[in-house]
Amino acid sequence: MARKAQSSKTFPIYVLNGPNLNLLGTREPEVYGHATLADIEKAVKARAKTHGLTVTFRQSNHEGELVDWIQEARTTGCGVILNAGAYTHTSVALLDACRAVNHPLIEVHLSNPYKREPYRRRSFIAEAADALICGLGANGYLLAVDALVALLKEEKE
Ligand code: CA2
Repeated sequence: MARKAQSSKTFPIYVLNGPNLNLLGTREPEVYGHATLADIEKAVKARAKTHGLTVTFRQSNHEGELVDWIQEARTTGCGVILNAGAYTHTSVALLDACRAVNHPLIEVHLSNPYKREPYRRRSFIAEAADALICGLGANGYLLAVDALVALLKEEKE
């Protein structure tokens, strides 16, 4: 699908987080690190600000709500950073929503699902994503902001 460049100075980056990511920092730090989702939100907003960008940062445990937000990002955002949590491995609905996004979309995971259980090795989101960053903990979100900025610049050229 042809991309429609949407001004990143006017439209925010959508950073969307799926089920159970609200629990970050409370359990399994050996897998997901010690940062809470609020810590990640703060760091992502600060990184985006260095690029002159704003961020809409959200989390939901509900698949349909995530679909709604991905659709919202089509019209109201300049790009999407998505950690769909466990829905990554199950959701055709999220894949279809992502396919309809005509802005850069980067899939992020804190852990590296490819060295975990076999059922985490399939990503529906990857089929619609421009890039995938995983296994770098919270820093992966910041790298995703930088990468999204690079993709937005490429679109303008
Ligand atoms: O590594 C990631 O970012 C994941 O998207 C995290 C998901 C997991 O299902 C994916 O395979 C990989 C799970 C998020 C759950 O996070 C928790 C954090 C603390 C305590 C319990 C769950």
